[in-house]
Amino acid sequence: MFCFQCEQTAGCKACTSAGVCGKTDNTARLQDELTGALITAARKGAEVSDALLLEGLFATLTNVNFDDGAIAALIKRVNQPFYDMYEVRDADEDVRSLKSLLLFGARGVAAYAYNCAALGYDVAGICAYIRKALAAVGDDGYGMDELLPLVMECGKVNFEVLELLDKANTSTFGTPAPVKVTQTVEPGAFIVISGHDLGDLKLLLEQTQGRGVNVYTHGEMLPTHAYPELAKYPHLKGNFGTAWQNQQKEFADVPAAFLFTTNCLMPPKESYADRVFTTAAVGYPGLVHIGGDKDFAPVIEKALALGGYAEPRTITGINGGGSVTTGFGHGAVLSNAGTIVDAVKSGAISHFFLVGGCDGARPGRNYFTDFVKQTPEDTIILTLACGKYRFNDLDIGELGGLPRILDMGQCNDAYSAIKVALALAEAFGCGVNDLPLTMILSWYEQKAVSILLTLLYLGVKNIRLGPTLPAFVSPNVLNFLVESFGIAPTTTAAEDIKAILG
Ligand code: FSO
Ligand code: SF4
Repeated sequence: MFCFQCEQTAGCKACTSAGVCGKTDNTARLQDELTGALITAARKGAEVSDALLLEGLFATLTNVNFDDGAIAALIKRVNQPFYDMYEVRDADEDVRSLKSLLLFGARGVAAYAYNCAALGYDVAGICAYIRKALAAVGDDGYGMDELLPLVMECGKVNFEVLELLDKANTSTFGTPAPVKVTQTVEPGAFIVISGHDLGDLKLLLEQTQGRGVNVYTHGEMLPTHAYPELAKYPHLKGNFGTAWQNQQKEFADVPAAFLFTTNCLMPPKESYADRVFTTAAVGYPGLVHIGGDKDFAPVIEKALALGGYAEPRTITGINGGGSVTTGFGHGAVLSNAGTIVDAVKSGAISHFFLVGGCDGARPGRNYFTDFVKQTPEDTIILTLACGKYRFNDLDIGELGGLPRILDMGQCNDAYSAIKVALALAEAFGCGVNDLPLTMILSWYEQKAVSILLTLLYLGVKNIRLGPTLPAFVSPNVLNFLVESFGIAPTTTAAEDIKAILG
């Protein structure tokens, strides 16, 4: 196998015998065949529905689908000869680098489009771009000159899909409002729901109503507490645990059912594997998969059989906090725009940091906790995605009537951060790069790649990226990113803060 699509890739180079994520050699081969079949279909213009295209790509993202049977079934449905993915891997290193950026970015776009389509939104235009990108990945005649514009276009299309997803989520579930969420689990049966799919959470809340089963969010589901149409269910009680990479520890022996709607699923340990369920593009051999009918009865029955805790139990954040605050999407932040602009003008707020992105297992990710802890008291931290669990239970005080840490939502809500940045730039009559705003991004998987491409498409400069740089970025492509956009790797929190504010 050869896979280097995520941040935890073996030796910062590539997983070649088994995935650090737990993906087997055979699963990797099948995922390549699925990608290769979708590439052939895109090149030939063969009939593959938008739904199948998106599900097929989503299934190849990191920590989504480990189930060989499910991947083989997708290959059968695509029903095309495989383009050989080793053609990409064996290409000139810059071509390999740009084709990988394009493919991984397209996978991220596909994941977001999948969530839009699930709420009934039209993604035909997005899918047309994805087909174009896949066809380019499979075109051996493409070089740097042809690939670079397509990579930038990926950022543009991802911006469009994030905007559409914001519309889909807020039109369906209301505008998020700030809320403090407990990390304490009440006695009694409960289900923990993980992933990014708000529609699945809504269905689960409906199906558990009056059943004596409480629902807790996990990981990227935390921001759902802020949506009026989800928060209105009294049995949506709180949040369980921290970010995805801690699940094997946090789920061990817990008397509850777990439902994964999207990434990030880790191979379940024996002590809780009998109570993990998957749905949509997620899969793992031996786990019960809830199909398109979204009948969560097996999940509910499992939760009732396990019965939950007898006493309240708090699973604290990584800094020991017992609650977390979320719901500062663009709606909530921009309703305070006047106060924020005045605070910047008066000097009460000196700088904004967007410390966002994915969490992961690498020890170097302490950087993000250290960074937030060391920021001066007159600065605001905007955050989103699962990387926030490194610091979202910290109490670092308030500024101008707002908490200093503002959780804008999931990685799926990156549009909120962009919208706030653009609104601030307009209020100050300057460009985004002239604002007292610096982006400190943590990346892990392919959705983060597509978000990074969006920021580059918007011309955002001087992003700091960590904890390591992507293995698929060649020295020449890195040079291009450094020279054109000033991207820099993270160093230490103290040095970076000094350099930014100095
Ligand atoms: Fe995290 Fe996983 Fe949201 Fe990612 S849960 S790492 S970028 O899949 O999707 O932030
Ligand atoms: Fe390795 Fe990441 Fe690929 Fe898994 S997804 S095989 S950890 S590079």
